[in-house]
Amino acid sequence: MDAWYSEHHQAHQGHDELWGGKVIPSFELPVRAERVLDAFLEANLGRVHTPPDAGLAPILAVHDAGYVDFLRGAWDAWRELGRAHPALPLVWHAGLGMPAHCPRHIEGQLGYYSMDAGCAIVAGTWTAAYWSAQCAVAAAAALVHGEPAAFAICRPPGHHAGPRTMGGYCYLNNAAIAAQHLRALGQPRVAVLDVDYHHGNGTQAVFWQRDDVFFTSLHADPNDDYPYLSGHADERGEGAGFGATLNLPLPAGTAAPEYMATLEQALDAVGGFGATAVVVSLGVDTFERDPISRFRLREEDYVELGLRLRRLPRPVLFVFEGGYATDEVGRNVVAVLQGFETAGG
Ligand code: OKP
Ligand code: ZN
Repeated sequence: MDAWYSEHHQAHQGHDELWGGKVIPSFELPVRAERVLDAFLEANLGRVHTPPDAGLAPILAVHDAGYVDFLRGAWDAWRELGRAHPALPLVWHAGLGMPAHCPRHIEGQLGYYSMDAGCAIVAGTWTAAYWSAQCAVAAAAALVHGEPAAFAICRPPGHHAGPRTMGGYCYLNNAAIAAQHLRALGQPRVAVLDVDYHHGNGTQAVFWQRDDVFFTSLHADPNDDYPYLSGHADERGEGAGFGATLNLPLPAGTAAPEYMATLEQALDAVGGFGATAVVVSLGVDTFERDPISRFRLREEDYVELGLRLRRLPRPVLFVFEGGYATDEVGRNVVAVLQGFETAGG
């Protein structure tokens, strides 16, 4: 399979995050995508393309225009206050019980459009997020042109970003944008399978009320881990979308046997839905030595994961999400792709 990668992601760096009550440099580093690119090339899995510019339309099919305008202008507005350090929100509309107005002040806007303090904005954030989404859009288009599989090396990641919220290192929801783009290009039923360690709350929100895009996710039990406020098994969608969301939370310490058994449930559900195309939110922060997570998958388990994903209806688009063990992230991602590309079975 071919991959799509844009070096614009490098402009998004030097950002901080709120961690255990302290502001620290983010775990979400440029080297992550570089390691994935290196491993993909080294494994000789396919060619790497720079995405063409498909413009804002595929992004605006998922995200509110006001939110997109905010992201584009946030750094300049922050700089106008004389601030040279990364922008972070100060307020959140956390169940105030009333609708909120979008404020004029950039500090207020950062809160209005955030779910947490995981999304600092620096000079290159918009450019990086825009081209990350373009990687997903271009890879989705390749599927429609007949490729059985494709890989979008997205950075920053996307699955925590909702229609009008950033959070958890995510600004634009690359997987949701790709799934929606597949719909726009004529795929009638699209499934998103999210295997990142964290619940893909943003993707869930985008498709919450829809029956044409199925969302299923394996992730850490939100009682015990980020994003805490979503990902329970009783969240199943709403209205027409009821039943088109399937959450499979797992306890801290989960290792391959329980993980693979649960994956089979997700695969059954995607098959039962009758998906004509699948987007895999591919995070490898389920790794035993991931610095921010608590599952116990090993490198050989990622090959097994890829082998099992061959049961998915094709075409399949892999979208890079999390994975913070920078020495192993490339190998682990590529192990999934290699398992998936193994002939036979
Ligand atoms: C983004 B993705 C947990 C802190 C979590 C934010 C994690 C964002 C993960 N102790 N901080 O899903 O990989
Ligand atoms: Zn994650």
